[in-house]
Amino acid sequence: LPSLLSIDAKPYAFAFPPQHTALLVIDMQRDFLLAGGFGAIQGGNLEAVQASIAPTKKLLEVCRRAGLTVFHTREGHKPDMSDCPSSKLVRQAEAPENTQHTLVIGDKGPMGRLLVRGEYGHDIVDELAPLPGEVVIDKPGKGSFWNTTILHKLKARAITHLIVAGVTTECCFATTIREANDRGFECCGIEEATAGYNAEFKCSSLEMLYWSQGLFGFVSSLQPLVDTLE
Ligand code: TIU
Repeated sequence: LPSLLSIDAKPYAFAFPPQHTALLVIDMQRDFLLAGGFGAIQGGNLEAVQASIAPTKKLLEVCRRAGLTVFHTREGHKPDMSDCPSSKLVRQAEAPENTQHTLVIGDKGPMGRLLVRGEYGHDIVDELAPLPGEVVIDKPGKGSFWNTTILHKLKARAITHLIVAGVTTECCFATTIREANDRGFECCGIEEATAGYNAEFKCSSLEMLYWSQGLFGFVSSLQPLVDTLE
């Protein structure tokens, strides 16, 4: 590959050095994507998020073939919940008026304890399973940089640019791009490879990322990237 590539993006072309670019796939876990998981219990639209699985698979395949560094994240907690921010637990538990919240983080659902490491529901869906050598970051927050080793692991691999996919657009995807932007990484989200729990959230979240000449970064469609890397 050439030392610098460029793809059509909003608000303008995204230029990236493939040797220093990682694909970062956020939280494509059963708990956020499948029936009976944490997302469904929150009231999320599963059809919307499931639509991001196939494009993310394509994106992974293309990036792997091109030799890009691949990172995955998983949101979740230690079985004793000692790493769960108190706000996250309290807010869930104290929402009696919201009847959707019948279960909270750490409770036992059909795929195991919700968002707890080691449980079936916490892991990444089969279609997008990490390969040996790919980095998996377990994170207790929405953003991928808080209380994780991701910054060190990206720097150790001389990564400066991130191509970002995953769920949900409004939550962990956007929070991670905002965190990465503050740390100097140039980020480009891939529109088809992210999804939110409702269409308006996805749309506004993406618009906010690239508003004002790239406030937090870039957004591109999948095809220009596929064309460039293949
Ligand atoms: N609630 C919600 O939309 N998402 C999360 O809690 N986590 C992620 O976005 N991964």
